[in-house]
Amino acid sequence: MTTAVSDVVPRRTRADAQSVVLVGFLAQGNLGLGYLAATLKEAGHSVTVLDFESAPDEILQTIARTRPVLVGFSLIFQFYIRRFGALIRFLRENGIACHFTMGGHYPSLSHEQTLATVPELDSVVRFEGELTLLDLVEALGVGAEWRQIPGLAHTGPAGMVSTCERRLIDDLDRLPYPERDFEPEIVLGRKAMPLLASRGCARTCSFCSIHTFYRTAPGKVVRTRRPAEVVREMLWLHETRGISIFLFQDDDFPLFGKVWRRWAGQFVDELHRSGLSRRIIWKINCRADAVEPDLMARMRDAGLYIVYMGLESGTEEGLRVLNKGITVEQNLRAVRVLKELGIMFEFGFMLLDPSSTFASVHANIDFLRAIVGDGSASATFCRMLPYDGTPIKDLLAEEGRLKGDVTAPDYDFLDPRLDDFYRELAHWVEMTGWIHGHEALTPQLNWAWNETAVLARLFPGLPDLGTYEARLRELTRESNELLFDLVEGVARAHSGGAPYTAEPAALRRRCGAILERLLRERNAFVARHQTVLLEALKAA
Ligand code: B12
Ligand code: SF4
Repeated sequence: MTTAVSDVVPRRTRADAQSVVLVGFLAQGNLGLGYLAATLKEAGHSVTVLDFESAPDEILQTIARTRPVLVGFSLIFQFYIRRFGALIRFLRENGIACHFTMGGHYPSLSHEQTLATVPELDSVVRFEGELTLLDLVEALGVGAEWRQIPGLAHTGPAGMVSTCERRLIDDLDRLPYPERDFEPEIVLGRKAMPLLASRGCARTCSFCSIHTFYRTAPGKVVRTRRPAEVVREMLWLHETRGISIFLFQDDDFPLFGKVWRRWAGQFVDELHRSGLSRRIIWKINCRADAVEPDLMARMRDAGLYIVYMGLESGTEEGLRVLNKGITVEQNLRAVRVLKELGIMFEFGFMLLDPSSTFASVHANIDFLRAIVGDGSASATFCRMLPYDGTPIKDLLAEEGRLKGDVTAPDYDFLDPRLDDFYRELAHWVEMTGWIHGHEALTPQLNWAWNETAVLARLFPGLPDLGTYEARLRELTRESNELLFDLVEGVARAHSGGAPYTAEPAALRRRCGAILERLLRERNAFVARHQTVLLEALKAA
């Protein structure tokens, strides 16, 4: 393990070691809290990480028992702020008097609103929190003055105070590995864990708070770790926790331009050198314009199995308004390249954005048909939401189109009929169980596709995998086509065409039937190969 903070901060003796509680959304593993906990622990403090979704009483009991000097709340989804506020009030009402702080994108970028919405907070930690939190805990532990610590906001007698901003961490490899005190997600017995190779993003998409988060704080916006250090962490996770599926959560995996392409090449070389490339698979998030065939082929041969891209729009105007700095053709090309290389892909897509018209909705469906009409991945979409700290939110406010609030940010479309269209569409999609929730058809199809990648790479040689994949492709194609028909039908009806006459029960039945066939095919495949699967797992 790398040592970092210990270079700067001496290890505590038992006498000055502090107890700290961190509360956050833990589903699928929270790396932010993991880094904070590891940093505090490395400096000798004891840390308890609690799931925000636990019963408030349980959280209260743990805090009362561990008597922390500070409770830190991690707000990574801004629409949870009132729920966090309710928990915090509950804790105060039940006698918890220690320092309460909060961190994450929204509190960092909208610290005044955060302190106003949750006045029970003593402070907000802005931007990357590791060193600020450590300073805060140590100051509180000895009863020292904490209000001038860089990277904080708090409410003083004369109003809100924001101390000088803390620099982003220059060398990410000086941080300890994040604490991962949670059970890994398991796919066919293979364990998955999130990790980071870099922080920050050099782009400036108008709907995204990531670049404003990393640009508002001083320091280098994008920091990459050393390839050898990333591989060392992977090897350590593989050997100590049996992890063989690695999910990179980087905002934009380093691939774009000469320097990062070299970085990715070195990373691939390190994976081969470590012997990991044959034993693991990994997933990245990147932009479509970074999908370059030669590099992707090398990455595939080192275990890359799936690429998530924020494609976001199938129209030039949509891409312009979202400031993607990408063309529709670049999006299409990226998908083509990945298909040719046999690398699976998933994507983010905004069917509606502030520039939308009914024509753009139809063009977006044409685009989705072009990329996944063949069933190569399941279709998904959402509507762009104007999060705090994003340029598009400011623009919509200037134009007088911004609506809603922090928990439900919203805007007026240029064509008001689109509001009704989206409301009805969301209702149909929700009702038929397509996109939202773990049991919905799209996530189930995605899960099945993920399983096939695990089967292909980590259980090589299963004889009829190709046939199973062909069935899966057919089911995905059917589901996608049904969804496209629905969107087009509802759009036509709302733009003055023929009414949409599909029967809810009939559509639900068709969705249900696809899901049922999917489960039948999948379970039959696994049952046919259970001996091989179990043997492979025993040998792993
Ligand atoms: C992984 C991830 C997820 C995981 C969550 C896993 C988890 N338990 O953490 C999953 C897949 C579940 C997920 C889902 C969603 N996500 Co998401 N997700 C991310 C992602 C890509 C990475 C988070 C991460 O690990 N970052 C790395 C760590 C090191 O950074 P960090 O979390 O920012 O933490 C640092 C600081 O913020 C600070 N800090 C954070 N908390 C605290 C607390 C304290 C006390 C202190 C002192 C400091 C501090 O210090 C940390 C260390 O430096 C982020 C993008 C991003 N870059 O953050 C989006 C992001 C958080 N997701 C987002 C969204 C919108 C969603 C979804 C709504 C997407 C969707 N349409 O379904 C859902 C919501 C799920 C829900 N429950 O409602 C948005 C949130 C926007 C907003 N302003 O609210 C983000 C910012 C992406 C974006 N481009 O807009 N997501
Ligand atoms: S959407 Fe992705 S590429 Fe665009 S600024 Fe955000 S992280 Fe970067």
